[in-house]
Amino acid sequence: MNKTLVVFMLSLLPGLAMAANSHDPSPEEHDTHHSEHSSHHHEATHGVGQPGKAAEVSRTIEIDMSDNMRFSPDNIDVQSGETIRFVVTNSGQLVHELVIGDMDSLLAHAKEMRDMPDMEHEDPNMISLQPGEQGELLWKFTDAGNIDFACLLPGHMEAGMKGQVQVK
Ligand SMILES: [Cu+2]
Repeated sequence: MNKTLVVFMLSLLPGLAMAANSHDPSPEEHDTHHSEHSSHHHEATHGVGQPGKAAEVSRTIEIDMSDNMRFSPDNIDVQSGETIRFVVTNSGQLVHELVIGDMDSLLAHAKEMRDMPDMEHEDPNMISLQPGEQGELLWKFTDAGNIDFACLLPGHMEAGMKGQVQVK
C-alpha cells in the first residue's frame, strides 16, 4: 500500500522516478508498475491534441486572464482538426498562465507547482505571461471531446481559473 503510493507519487515526477528505478530490488514488480503507469499515461493524454503549426492556423481566439482568477472566455468550441492561434493577454497584476491538458495531468502539474513554487516550466501546451504581457499559443485539436485548460499557479485553478474547449 505504502509502496504503491510512493510509486504513484514518483510517477508524477519523471526525473525522480528514474532515480527510484535504480533502487527497485524487483525488476518483475517494477515492470508491473511501469505498465500500469504507461497505460494510465496513454489514457490520460489521449485526444488532447498537439502543438500547432503556424501554417495550419484556421482561427484566432483571444483569451484574457485576470486577477479575479478567470479566463475570458472560459468555454470555447472548436472543430476537430482545427489549429487555433490563442492570443492570450494577462490583464492582471499577477503572473498567470494557460496550460492545455486533461484534468488529471493538470492536477498533477498543479501539485508539482505547489511542491516546487520556484519551478520554472515551459512546454508547448502552455504559455506563461507576466502582468500586462500578451503572447500566443498554437494548438491543434485532433479528437472530439472536452479538453481542459487552467492556470497552474498555486491557488489559481482552485479559485476557479480554468476553462474548457469543446472539440466537436
Ligand atoms: Cu493565474
